[in-house]
Amino acid sequence: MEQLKNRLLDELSNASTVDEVEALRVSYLGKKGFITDLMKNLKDLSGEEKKTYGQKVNVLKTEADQKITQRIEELKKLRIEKMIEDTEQYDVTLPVGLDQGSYHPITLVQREVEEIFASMGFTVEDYDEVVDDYRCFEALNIPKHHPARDMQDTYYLDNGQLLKTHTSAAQNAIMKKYGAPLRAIFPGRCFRNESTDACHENTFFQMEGMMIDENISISNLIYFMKVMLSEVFKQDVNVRLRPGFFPFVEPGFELDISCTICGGKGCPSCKNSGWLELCPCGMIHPNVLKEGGIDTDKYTGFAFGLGLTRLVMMRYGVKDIRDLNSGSLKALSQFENE
Ligand code: FA5
Repeated sequence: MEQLKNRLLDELSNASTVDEVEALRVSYLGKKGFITDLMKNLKDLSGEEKKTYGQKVNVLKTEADQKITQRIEELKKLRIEKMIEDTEQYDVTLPVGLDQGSYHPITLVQREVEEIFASMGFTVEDYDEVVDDYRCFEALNIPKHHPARDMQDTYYLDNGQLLKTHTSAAQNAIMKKYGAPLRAIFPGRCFRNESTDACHENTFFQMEGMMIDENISISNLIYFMKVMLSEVFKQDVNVRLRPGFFPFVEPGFELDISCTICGGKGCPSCKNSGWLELCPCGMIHPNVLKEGGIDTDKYTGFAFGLGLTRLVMMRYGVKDIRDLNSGSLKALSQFENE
């Protein structure tokens, strides 16, 4: 028994992990362990010898168990000390390095536009990126098989839902949530399965706006668009309004901005036209208002779908829209102090 005890103590001091010690527990105290095996000798002993022998084995068992537990505690403590030692290599009191992150230019412009509209009484709403066909099309007066659906190449999901192709997909839900009168903007990421070029991305941001009240007319729409653009650019920019067709507005307009990259002369960023489609808009179609639960005898409203990513291009002179999705920290870090 003495030999067995010394061997165990020896092996315990050599064990360097908790797992190794647990393995020793099994080999000494387990069902077929060395110490457990000692009990088998009892049957060969006489009455008094049996008693003394049994007591000694029990003492050995208890002692072995204590030594094993003690060694486990020791090893756990050592492990924690090692962890503390390792973490102490980092001096948390040192000033933060120069590699600080910065906001994406889209976030910067989005926040600016949000502030402009918030100051005019608009609430800022958040909306899902995955929506259903009803929200994206049907509720917007674009029934199934309507040719207007060809305007947007849609990413459909296996479950029948889709990635929203425009922020207009939130119009119905916002009308149902607030009723009239209503002033809301809702920025969001949109997805279209289209080939990309200097002014087209398959993932881009829009910011939708809606104003519904009594006596809302096109002049209200033009006023809000003018204020927004002059606040964002802090200088006069050339814009033009021309008729545009969207089934969810009547009348509908295209609001184009003179390309700030080429000064209107024509370049790849504006497809050589000198103008960039920026913010289609119009008076909300009565069918859309009705579908949103709005009383069309009392209320009218306007809506716009600002191309936020394109606005960022024009604002900062980014020649290729794809640079904004590139994830290049070098390119994006130029905007951090704006
Ligand atoms: C729409 O998405 C309408 N829902 C806008 C609208 C809202 C009209 C409310 C009337 C009332 P359109 O597909 O033209 O319309 O997109 C709106 C703007 O998003 C465009 O003028 C453009 O600035 C931007 N945009 C559209 N497609 C892309 C693209 N692939 N990459 C970058 N920007 C885009």
